[in-house]
Amino acid sequence: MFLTGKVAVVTGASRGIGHACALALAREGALVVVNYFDGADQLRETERAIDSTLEEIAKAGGEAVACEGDVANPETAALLMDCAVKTFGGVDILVNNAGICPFHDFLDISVELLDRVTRVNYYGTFLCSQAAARKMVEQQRGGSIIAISSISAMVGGALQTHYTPTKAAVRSLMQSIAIVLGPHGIRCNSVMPGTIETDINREDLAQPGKREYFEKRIPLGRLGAPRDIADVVTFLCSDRAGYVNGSEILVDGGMFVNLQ
Ligand code: NAD
Ligand code: RM4
Repeated sequence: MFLTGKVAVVTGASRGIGHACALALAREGALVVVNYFDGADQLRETERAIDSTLEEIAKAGGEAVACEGDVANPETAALLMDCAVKTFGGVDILVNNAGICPFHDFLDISVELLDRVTRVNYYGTFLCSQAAARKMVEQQRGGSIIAISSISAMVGGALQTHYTPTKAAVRSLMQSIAIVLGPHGIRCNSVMPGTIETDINREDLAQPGKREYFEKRIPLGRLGAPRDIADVVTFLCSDRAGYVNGSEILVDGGMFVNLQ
């Protein structure tokens, strides 16, 4: 196990990539605070979406605690770190995963929608990284901060004009805080997923020909799965990536390089 006893906070861990990251980190021995936001999940009457993450971690023999909060709310970041300190005694890893991409035409994106996407994707990552860094610096035992950026930090998307700049922003943020936090032994990196099949793009991929387009463009011949991203996140959190700082890993099956 690569992460025995490390304390990890994963934002947006109820579904998709965040769920897979929380499970993968717990399988490597990390104690995980799994953040979820009721307002972002389709809730069943008697269950929280995060319960499936907690159950799978417990089944795998791992340890986790759930903490509700909207990452766009400036109070959530401190709440998550306090939960990690109170429950598990500190914070060693932060995975900034929570994000939204409400596909929309550029010409009629409202200020409200632009604001919401920016606040969840960018402010959420900034504020959680800052709160985690404060604890990590105080603890003096290093740490690892990761942003789930995107291939969209490097390419455009017609219906993602509010979204792609936020993914470029979190990549840039990891580069800048890598400089600030490197002297404290805190490594800051980005993971850039290509197209991973989750709820975020379910409707988009259901459009005629869209899935086939991606499968053809991706040299490995398939869309990504959340686990593909979780494995890379686990590596970046571990000592095996001890000299990786201010960097990024594109995890897209080769889609980006396949232009022609
Ligand atoms: P998803 O919709 O399956 O999961 C998003 C998660 O974030 C959910 O658990 C949701 O509850 C949570 N969330 C949403 N708003 C929140 C908020 N305000 N506060 C706290 N939690 C919130 O999508 P996903 O594909 O798993 O996306 C996860 C991250 O990966 C996002 O940042 C996304 O931009 C990024 N990403 C996804 C893809 C892809 O193809 N799926 C590609 C590149 C990057
Ligand atoms: C990603 C990338 C994917 C898309 C998701 C929503 O950053 O653009 O192709 O499905 O966002």
